[in-house]
Amino acid sequence: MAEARPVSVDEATLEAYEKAKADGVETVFDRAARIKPCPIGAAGSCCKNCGMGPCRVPAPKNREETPEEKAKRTGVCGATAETIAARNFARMVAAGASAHSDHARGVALTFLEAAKGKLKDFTVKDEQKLYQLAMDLDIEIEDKETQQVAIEVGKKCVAEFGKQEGEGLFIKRAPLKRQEIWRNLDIVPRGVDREIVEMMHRTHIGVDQDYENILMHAARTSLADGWGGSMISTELQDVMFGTPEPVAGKVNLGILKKDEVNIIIHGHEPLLPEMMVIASQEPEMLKYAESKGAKGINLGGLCCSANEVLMRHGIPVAGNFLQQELAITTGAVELMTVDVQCQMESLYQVSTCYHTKLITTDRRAKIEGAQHIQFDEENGLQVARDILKMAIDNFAKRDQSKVVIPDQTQEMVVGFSHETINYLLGGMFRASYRPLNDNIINGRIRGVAGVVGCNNARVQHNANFLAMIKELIKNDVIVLTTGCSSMAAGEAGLMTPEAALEFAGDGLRSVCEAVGIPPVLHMGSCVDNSRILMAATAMVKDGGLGDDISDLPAAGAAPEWMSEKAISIGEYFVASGVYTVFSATWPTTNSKAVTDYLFEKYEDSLKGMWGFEADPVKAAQMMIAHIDKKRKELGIDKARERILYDMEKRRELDAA
Ligand code: SF4
Ligand code: MSK
Repeated sequence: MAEARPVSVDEATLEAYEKAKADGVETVFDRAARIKPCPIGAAGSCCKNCGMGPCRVPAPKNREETPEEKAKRTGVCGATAETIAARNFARMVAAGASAHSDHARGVALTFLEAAKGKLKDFTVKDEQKLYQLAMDLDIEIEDKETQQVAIEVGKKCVAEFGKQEGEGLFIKRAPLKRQEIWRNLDIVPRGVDREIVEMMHRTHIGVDQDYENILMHAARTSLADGWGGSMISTELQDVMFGTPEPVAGKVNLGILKKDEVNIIIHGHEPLLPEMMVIASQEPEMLKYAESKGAKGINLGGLCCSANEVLMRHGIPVAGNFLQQELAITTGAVELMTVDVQCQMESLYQVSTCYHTKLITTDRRAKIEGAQHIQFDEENGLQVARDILKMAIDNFAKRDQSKVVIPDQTQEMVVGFSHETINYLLGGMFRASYRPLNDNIINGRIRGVAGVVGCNNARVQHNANFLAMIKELIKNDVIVLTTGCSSMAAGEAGLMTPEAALEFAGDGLRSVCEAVGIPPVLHMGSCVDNSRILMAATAMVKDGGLGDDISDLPAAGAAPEWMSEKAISIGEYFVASGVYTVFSATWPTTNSKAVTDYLFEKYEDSLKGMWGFEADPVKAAQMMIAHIDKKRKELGIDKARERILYDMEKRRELDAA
C-alpha cells in the first residue's frame, strides 16, 4: 500500500501533528481523512434553496445531450444544472463579500465614534492617509481640524454600505478605462449591502434563471467588496492604526515560548488585537506576569488578526489556518482569543485537552463551551487588560510535562502596503511605481502575481503555495501575497531579501538586490487584497503598461483556497480585469456552460477570467503564459528576450 503523504510540507506542523496524535487529540487533518467531500455538492450540482429539494442534478453525459435528456437534468422547480451551479457560485460570492464587509462596517462604526472623541483608546495615527482618503471621498478639507475631517470621512464611509443608488465612491480610484467597462456592463456597484441582498434575492427559488445574468451580478457584488467593503476596512484601519511599513517579523509555531505567558490572537478584526499589543507592553502587566513565575508576555497571532498586528507592530505569527489547533496542542498556550472568521469550532474541544482558555470576543461568533468576553470599543484597552490578566493567571496551570514546542521559526520582512512599495521603489520625495514599471518594461521583472488565500485540508498544507510561488519567482515574476498565503511563504523563508538570491530568476533577483526587498511581498490580511487592486491601479496610472488593469502583465491565484471569501476575492480580481487561477477544487464543474462562462466568456466582457488547475506548477505556468501574452500585446516581449540573452552572455563571460 502506498504510504500516505505527510499532511504538511512544514516541519513544525508535522512535529506538532505527531504530538497531537500522541496526545489523542483529533485535528482537522484527521477529520479530512475521515470525511470525504460530497461529490454532488463539490461539483455545484446540489440545490437546497427551497423545501421541495434538496435537488441534485446529475452530471451531464459525456456527449451532446438530447433535449429529453437535458430536460431530465433539472430540479423539481425546473431549475437547470446551469442555474443551480451559477446560483451556488453567486451565493459563495455574496457570503464572502458579506464577511469582509461586515468586518469593514464594524471598523467604520468604530472609526466614526473614535473621530467624534467617544472612544478614548482609538485615535488617528496616519493623518496623511486620512487627508488622502478625504480627497478621494470628495470631502473639502479647507482649514478644517483633523477631527472634523475624520468625522466627515467616517460618515461617508458608513453611508457607503447601504448606498441605494449611484456608484460606490471608491470606484473612482480605478483606471478610467476600467470604470468605463463597468459602466457599459451596468455593474458599477452601489452599496455592498444592497448588492448582497439583491444577490440573495436573485438566487431565491423562482427569480433569476439566466446563468449569465446571475454571474454578472456576482461580479457586481464582488466589486462592492473589493472596491467597497474591503477597501473601506483597509483604509480606515490604516488611518486608525498606521499604514504598514517594512518591519521584521517571525513566523511558525516556534514563536511560542516555554517560559513566558503565551497568548494567541486569532480571527480577522484588528480592534482587540491592537489593544492587546498595547496592554501586553505595559510595565504593570509585565510585572504581574513575573509575579506569577513567567519571564514575560508573548503575544502571537493566527490567520489575519495575526497579519494585521504583524504588519503594523512586528508581532510574531504562530501560523496559518491549518495550524490553529496545533498551536494549542503544543501545550504552551495560556489563552486564545477568537473574533470572527476562519476559527474552527473544534478549537474548544482541543483546548479542553490542555489548560488553554478559549475566549470568544465578538457577539457574532460564539463557540459552544468557550468563554465569551465581549469586546467593547468604549473600554477597549481595559477589556484587553482583563483578558491578559486571565492568561497570566492561567500560566500556573500549565503542565510543563505536556509542553512540546517545535523549534522552527523563520525570520521575514513584512509590511508592504501599496504606499510602501511606492516609497521603496521611488524614494520618499519622488514616490512612484515608475521603477517597477520600468523594470517590467525592460524585462527584468517579467510580471506581477497576487498569490493569496487560505489553506485547504484537502491539499497538503502549504505545498501548493510553495510550489506555485517558487515557480513564479524562478521565472522573474514578483509575488504579492496576503492572508494565509503570506504565512506559507514566510514559513518557507521566501520573505527575506536573501530569498531572492536562492529562488529568484536573474532579472527579479537583480531588482530585489538593488532595492533590498524579498521576491515575495507581504501585503496584509484578507481585506488587504484591496491593496493589490490599488497597486495594480498605480501601475496603470504610472504609464507604459496599457490603460487598464487587464493590460498589465499580471495574474492572480489562490492555490489552497477554501473559504467563500476567497471566491469573492477571486471574483473581484476577475471583474477588475485579472486572470485568476485557483487550485484545490472548483465549485461549478457540473455545468460546462457555467464553467466556460467563468473561464472564457467573462473575458469578452470583463477582460478578466477565471482558470483552474489542480497542479500548482502547471497553474503557475498558465499564469506565466498569460503574463507573456500581455507582454506581447504591450510590445515589450522583445525587451525581455534581450535581457535573457544578456544574462546568458554574462554567464558565459563569467565562466570564461
Ligand atoms: Fe430543487 Fe428548485 Fe427548490 Fe432548488 S429551488 S431545491 S432546484 S425545487
Ligand atoms: S485567514 S479567509 S483561511 S486566507 Fe484571512 Fe486564511 Fe483564508 Fe481565513
